[in-house]
Amino acid sequence: IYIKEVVLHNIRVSLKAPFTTSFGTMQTKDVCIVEVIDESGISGWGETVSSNEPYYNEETTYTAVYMLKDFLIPRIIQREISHPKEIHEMLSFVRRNQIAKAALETAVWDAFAKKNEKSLSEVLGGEKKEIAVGKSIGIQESPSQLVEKVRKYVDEGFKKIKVKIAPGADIEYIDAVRKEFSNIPLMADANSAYTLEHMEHLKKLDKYNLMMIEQPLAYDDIIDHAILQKNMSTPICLDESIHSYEDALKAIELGSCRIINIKIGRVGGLQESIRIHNLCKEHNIPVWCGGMLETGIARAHNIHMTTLANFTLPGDTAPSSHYWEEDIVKPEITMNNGYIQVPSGLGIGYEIDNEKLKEISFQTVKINS
Ligand code: OSB
Ligand code: MG
Repeated sequence: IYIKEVVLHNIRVSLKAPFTTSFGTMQTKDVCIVEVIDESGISGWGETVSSNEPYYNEETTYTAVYMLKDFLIPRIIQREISHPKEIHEMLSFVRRNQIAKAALETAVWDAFAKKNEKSLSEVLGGEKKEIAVGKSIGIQESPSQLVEKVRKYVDEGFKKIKVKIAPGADIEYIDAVRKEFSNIPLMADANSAYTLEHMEHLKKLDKYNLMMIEQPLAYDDIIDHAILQKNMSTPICLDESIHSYEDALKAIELGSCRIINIKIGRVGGLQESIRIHNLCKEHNIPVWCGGMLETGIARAHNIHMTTLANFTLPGDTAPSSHYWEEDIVKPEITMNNGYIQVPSGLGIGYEIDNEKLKEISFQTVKINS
């Protein structure tokens, strides 16, 4: 594939409702939609899954835009690329900045699939025709409010419920949900809110039969997580700590986790995601696809990636209506009884609403050299 031009569409989007985690509350975010155009005029789409603040990891939408413009796009434009799996290596001269890299790499995968008249899932080697979906619920004002939210989502058919926790909003909240729903697949995500000093406190979660606890300790740690995992029966799942195949390998060898959440943005693209997926499969570590409150473009990438065989646990891939009044993809992403049907059309399989994109773009930048 030969990329002739890249267009950066900078948009601002507002979630239907604020989303609170241990590191803050999100409501509005700027997203850079990356459109790559090949020599035959085929467009492929990606997006920066960051937010405006560097609280989840060190990147923001604008650090990503800067990396894309000054370093990443110039490296891949106006040259023949035989396969999108090469791009991760081509961009490795820039350290980290995975979200920026992934926005560009995923767009090329989409264009490549379209050029070869295949769906993205087919090109990735995925097998599933539908994927199971879970719901991630932000921190609520009270345990009883959380229970009502959980009830709503269980009734809608979600296959997994994830509850955000933080010190002061943890045991009581999980206890209230478990009392009401003794059998649902339930997990907690701490987004690095604890340290090993909380070990005895965290061990209280062991009696709630949680599927896992996600990233309880520091965002860059795999040592303390290994100590915690030895002392806890609940499986630990790593999110923030895993940026690469090498990180995953080290975490598995240390026993820092029994499950890994793969986010395409966090690991720098689909190729690195596939490598981590395959590594985890060899080590009997189940994986699932996390979410970053994305628009339909990155959520479509998530759906296609989840068709790979070792994505055995439901991901945080809720339908469009859970995030946006109106998504930028057509048709919007919908769920039926807890499953999303994988689109069989070319590439990501959803059309971009170009009218809407134009309407909400506050800056459009064309790069062709
Ligand atoms: O830790 O998985 C996380 C959202 C933003 C940043 C980090 C996380 C999340 C979510 C929401 O849990 C997942 C989603 O519904 O997209
Ligand atoms: Mg997480």
